[in-house]
Amino acid sequence: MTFDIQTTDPNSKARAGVITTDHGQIQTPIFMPVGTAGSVKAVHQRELKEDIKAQIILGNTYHLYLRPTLDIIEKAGGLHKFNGWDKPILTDSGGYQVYSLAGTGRKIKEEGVTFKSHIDGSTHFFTPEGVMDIQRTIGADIMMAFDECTPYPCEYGYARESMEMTHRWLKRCCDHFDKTEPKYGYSQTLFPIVQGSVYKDLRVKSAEVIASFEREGNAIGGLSVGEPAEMMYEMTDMVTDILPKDKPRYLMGVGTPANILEGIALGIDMFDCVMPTRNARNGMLFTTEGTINMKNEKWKDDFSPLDSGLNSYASNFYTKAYVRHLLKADEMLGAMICSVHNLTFYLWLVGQAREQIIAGTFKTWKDSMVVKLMQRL
Ligand code: PRF
Repeated sequence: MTFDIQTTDPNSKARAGVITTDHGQIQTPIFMPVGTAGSVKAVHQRELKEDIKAQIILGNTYHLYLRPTLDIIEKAGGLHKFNGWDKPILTDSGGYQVYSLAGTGRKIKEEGVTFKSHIDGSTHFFTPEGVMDIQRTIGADIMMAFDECTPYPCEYGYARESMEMTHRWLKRCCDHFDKTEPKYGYSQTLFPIVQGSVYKDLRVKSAEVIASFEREGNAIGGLSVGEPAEMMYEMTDMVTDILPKDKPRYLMGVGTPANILEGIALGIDMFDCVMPTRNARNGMLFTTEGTINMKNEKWKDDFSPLDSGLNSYASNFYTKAYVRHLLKADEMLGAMICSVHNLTFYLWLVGQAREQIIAGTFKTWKDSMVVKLMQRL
């Protein structure tokens, strides 16, 4: 993998760059749709590519390991072959999912984490080494280190010990990654994850440790877990001052359109979040004019397109009144249209940010856009 920065914004820490993988290029800043179980929920691969213009999608170690299980993915020849997505894939390590999904019966020890499947209650054990092996088998272009994502709020002592264990786990991830080979003939890379909760000294320490591993890209975890947005920006700002400038930076699980624009201004290159797809299924649409609750009575006879500000099929072809009807009637097509629309909007937004960075107008554009996007219509 390589990363080339094309333009750096003079008025913020934003950059426009290109990541090159064996499955093609990614123009940054980028949003990565979440395909937890090997599918971006309710969206065809063809729509992802042609309408949404996704350049990289996410998969989850935790989910894919439990179902369909690794022997099926390996038999298919890796996740790209299994789901038909031939562009880059990033997999999260399970470092977040074992905490958020496998809640009860979970035990975190130095060696690894014991957890119970949210599907059938069976017991499993993840270690840093095991999680590297799993991501090798899935065949992700970008693999994530095994970490502990602390909750918010989190006591200082716990946050420090957890962060130190995440650093020790990272050493084990790197050692194991470096002595194993990709399985499917293309290269894979490993991103470490900064932790440290909302404590400045811990964030600084973690960023320094993570930078010292000199991997090809770096991630920031443990944010967007319930803390105020200002706190997330403050932590991100401190960490991006320390992480190497010439490598991609990924802010995990973020966020709203406004969060993404602020993250870009703080020097973040990659984002992922379930928000555009999860909220779509509940009828919440992100548009170029602000946020819409599509189930609201006020749209029942509004025959204007979902979002005429976007030049895309789902956003222009269907009307608000029709989509409201589909959602109210629990028609699957409603969730599908809203998912394609929201992802199209997210990819459009980061594409616009990229153009503004290159044109040197990012900061003023971002400031006005954030105000507009926080509106509820
Ligand atoms: N760690 C991992 N995945 C994540 C996070 C994290 O801290 C977050 C935090 N927002 C989202 N996804 N491994």
